[in-house]
Amino acid sequence: METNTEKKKVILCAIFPQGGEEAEDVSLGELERLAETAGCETAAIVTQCREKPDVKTVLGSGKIAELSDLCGALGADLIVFDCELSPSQIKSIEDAVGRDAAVIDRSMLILDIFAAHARTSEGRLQVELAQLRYTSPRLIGRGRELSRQGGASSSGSVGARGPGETKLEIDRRRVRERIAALEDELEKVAQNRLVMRSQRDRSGIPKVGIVGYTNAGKSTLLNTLTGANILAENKLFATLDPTTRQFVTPGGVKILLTDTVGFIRNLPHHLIKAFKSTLDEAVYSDLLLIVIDASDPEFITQTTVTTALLEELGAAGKPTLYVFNKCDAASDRDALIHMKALASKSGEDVVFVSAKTGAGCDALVSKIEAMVMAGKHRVTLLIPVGDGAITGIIYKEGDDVEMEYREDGILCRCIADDRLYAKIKKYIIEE
Ligand SMILES: Nc1nc2c(ncn2[C@@H]2O[C@H](COP(=O)(O)OP(=O)(O)OP(=O)(O)O)[C@@H](O)[C@H]2O)c(=O)[nH]1
Ligand SMILES: [Mg+2]
Repeated sequence: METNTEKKKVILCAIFPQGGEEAEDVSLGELERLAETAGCETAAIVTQCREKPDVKTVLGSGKIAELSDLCGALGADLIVFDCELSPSQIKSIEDAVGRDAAVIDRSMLILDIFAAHARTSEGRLQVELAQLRYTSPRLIGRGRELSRQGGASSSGSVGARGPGETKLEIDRRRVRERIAALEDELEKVAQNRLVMRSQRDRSGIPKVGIVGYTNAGKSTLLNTLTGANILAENKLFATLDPTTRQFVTPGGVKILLTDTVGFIRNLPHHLIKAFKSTLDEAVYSDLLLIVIDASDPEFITQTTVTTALLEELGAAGKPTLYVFNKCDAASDRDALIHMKALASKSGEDVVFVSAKTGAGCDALVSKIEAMVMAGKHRVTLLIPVGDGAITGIIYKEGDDVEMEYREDGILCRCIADDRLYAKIKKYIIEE
């Protein structure tokens, strides 16, 4: 999409209930950023205050006529609705507008962005599955649109792209078959991930998952901490595929840090399901870093969305550290001070950083270290030769175990939890 020389012109549409203007403004602002990320330029915004969407066309007939005129006058290529559209609504709106502009909804736009940003084969499979489940039913049977579909990885443009060119003439049965095949393939990938994860579990190195709203600065944080060279961009959903990097703290504690796909409000459910194994990479960790863009006026809502999604993914109740990022750019100092006060009152673990300048990152690392080492002891032991049997227990229960066989006994370094600690206490020479 980024390669398109000419940006697509898009008209954004939304309805909002009486008194809901402010929330709608925020939501439309986000939709505009999504459109921009997808390589489009917002030419106009059409909104209507109404309690319920029109069953057929969401907007009332007068507004639809206005939309049609605007579409003609501006030469718009695409119309994006903020709310979810049913297949028949899409058709009715296209018919009513009567222009050669594609009609899609926010979820389809997000799926288009995901399709363009997926780099690994797993990512592509996940996006294709989500598109088949969500987009296909909305396009199938509509000859005009189907003939416009390109392939997910082509440089085809937003709204004109379905799940892939092999699906141009497919009927529902073939879609079902493809979905089943994709599910099978993804199941295998998920199994693979499980194996890899259990290997990492056995390594005993604490795992820290970086999660948060899209564009909060998760990848930048991983880059700053570990020198990883991950793409960090001022775009929504720059990251789709998880990246794990090992990191050694100044205190010598090894940590595995994983950066993953970001969250957004009303994330299409099919997408969450399709990306479950990717999300699990970060969620199945010993500690979660919830990265928050403190410079975004919407950071409180964004945090609520993030925590709700984490709960849905089964990560509620995990040790969590809230990382307020972009403090260098946070203009709303009052809100930040307020958050700091709230945090210290509630006893939540909170740090304030700038991943960009590195400010606060040392404190963040110390905090991570303290949290992953809570209840654990890094010890050095000298085990007399005659007591060699204890090494079996240490290998089994300890983490990050190193043994050195010397004349005076076995010198062992390891991380022990309270249980193991009690068993090996008498051999400790350094702690
Ligand atoms: N001013 C400022 N900008 C930052 C900071 N951290 C990240 N950014 C910028 O925020 C944008 C998004 O950063 P990313 O690291 O890509 O964010 P992300 O959370 O990985 O985003 P997705 O992968 O899209 O979900 C980039 O333009 C970064 O340069 C910071 O501490 N201060
Ligand atoms: Mg990222």
